[in-house]
Amino acid sequence: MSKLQEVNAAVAAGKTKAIAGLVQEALDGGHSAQEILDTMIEAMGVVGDKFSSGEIFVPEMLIAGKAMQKGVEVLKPQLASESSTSLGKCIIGTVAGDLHDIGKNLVALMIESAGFEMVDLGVDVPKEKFIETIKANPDANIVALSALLTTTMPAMRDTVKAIRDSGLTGFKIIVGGAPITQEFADEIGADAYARDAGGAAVKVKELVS
Ligand code: B1M
Repeated sequence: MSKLQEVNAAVAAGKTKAIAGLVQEALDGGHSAQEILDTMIEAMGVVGDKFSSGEIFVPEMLIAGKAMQKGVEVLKPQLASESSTSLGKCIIGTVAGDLHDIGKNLVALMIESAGFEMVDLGVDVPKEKFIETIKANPDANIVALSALLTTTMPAMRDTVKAIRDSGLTGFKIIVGGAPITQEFADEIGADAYARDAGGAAVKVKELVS
């Protein structure tokens, strides 16, 4: 089994103790951080499929998520290159009712390394909290919303609407997450959509340029 396959298998099996060492060994063996991240994301896809087919349950999904988070910790220095320029401030959070944060954390990391100061509100963030935080951070020029569940897409829509209705201006809204599409982003009035963390960093730079 190659080192990448070992990392993949360790995430899928939720090996939270072994994963950091395996990721480090993969890096030392010459694999890029992106390659290692890609195989971990692929493993999470398999975990999701197994959950859908009833082969595994929430605890197994949770432990795989924990393993992935520990693996990402090792990759952080490689993924996040220090940016010397300041492009502004980004408020990020996973919308109300949604507890998924692995993707959101990757997006935050990439946006931060693109040169933004981050205000991370975490998961299950009510629309009121986004508005309160925008008011408290008048220098914020990006608001980033993540959703991983089809059932929380309406919360994303409500959040964008509430932010627009608040009359607050001076920032752009970017949305993303597995069930989100460009079409949905357009429909709910977001300024931008990105499919993945790297794409989000590119988009926010475009939005403020
Ligand atoms: Co959940 N879960 N989960 N889960 N979970 C999914 C999302 C699911 C697809 C699994 C499946 O059934 N195949 C499914 C959703 C189905 C649907 O809505 N269509 C699902 C379900 C059903 C649920 C529960 C309802 C299960 C239950 O309780 N019965 C429950 C809901 C809880 C809640 O949120 N209220 C639940 C719970 C959980 C755990 C807590 C156990 C755990 C989350 C742990 C955590 O996040 N700390 C978990 C996990 C781990 C998953 C899977 C397996 C993996 C998610 C992940 O981290 N992927 C997931 C299946 C899957 O994704 N294939 C699944 C890796 C991550 C890097 O990718 O998050 O997609 P992702 O982020 C990407 C892009 O989406 C994008 O960039 C990221 C990096 O490239 N992106 C953005 C994300 N946000 C962005 C924002 C942007 C731009 C891009 O701009 C702002």
